[in-house]
Amino acid sequence: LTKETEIMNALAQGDFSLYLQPQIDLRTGRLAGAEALIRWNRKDGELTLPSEFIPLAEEVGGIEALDEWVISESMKILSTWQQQNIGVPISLNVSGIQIANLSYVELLERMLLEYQLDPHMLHLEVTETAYISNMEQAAEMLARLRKTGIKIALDDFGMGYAGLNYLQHLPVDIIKIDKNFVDQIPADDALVRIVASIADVLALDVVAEGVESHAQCEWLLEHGIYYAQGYWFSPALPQEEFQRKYFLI
Ligand code: G
Ligand code: G
Ligand code: MN
Ligand code: NA
Repeated sequence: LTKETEIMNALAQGDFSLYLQPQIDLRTGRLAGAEALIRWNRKDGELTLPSEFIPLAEEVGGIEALDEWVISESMKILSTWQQQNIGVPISLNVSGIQIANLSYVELLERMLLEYQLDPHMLHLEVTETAYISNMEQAAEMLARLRKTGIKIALDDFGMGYAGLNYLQHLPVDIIKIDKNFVDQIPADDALVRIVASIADVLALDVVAEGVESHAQCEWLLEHGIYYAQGYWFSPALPQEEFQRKYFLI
């Protein structure tokens, strides 16, 4: 079995699931959003991490099919929420090679219409560590999506060498500070302060990733970083569990 066939089979058999990790507004303690994170529940019990199979799918094939599944799955969830007047946005991770891909953008647009969703409820996470070979095309695609109302987040901010370059060239609404920097606060807060002031100058929202303590939450709130995601609140949960926990449904 080729790796691509394995991924396509798993898709067909429903072996992937989309988990949701809460993003919390530190000012109110309430749910502000959810990041969609893919999981592969293999029948052979082998643990396959997205950090392994996503790059693999990009390399050997299957990433388009995976993306399509992730998008439709997220939109089904958003559609259910919309029907219940739950205005909580979902953030999708988009792989580096898909950002500049016109068919990815068209797929998103088509499905937003199909599910009759408010585009503001969809955020796209572009990772700072992805290599974007055609920056102009990526910027054009993101600008087009942003015009529909989709918000763009720069993920893993601080971890690549390209962060400032991406901020300069790509239309971005939100910065997600990488866990490695968040881990250092409150003891060593120099780099997170810098990110906070960059965000302030550019009038961007900031989400701190990998928050694992109350002390981190206090520091973030004091420094004007209002959104947090991490095990302190919850890991990514299966959809049903997420909904039971946050919406009592
Ligand atoms: O929980 P965590 O192991 O899920 O995620 C590991 C990495 O995989 C993260 O960098 C995350 O952005 C990425 N990832 C998770 N789900 C998806 C997805 O649906 N699409 C893409 N492209 N990347 C994903
Ligand atoms: O690259 P991206 O930010 O999309 O990936 C998020 C990854 O971080 C996922 O693997 C997710 O499960 C993981 N994660 C989320 N919150 C925490 C946390 O508080 N601690 C740790 N160690 N990992 C986390
Ligand atoms: Mn992410
Ligand atoms: Na990240």
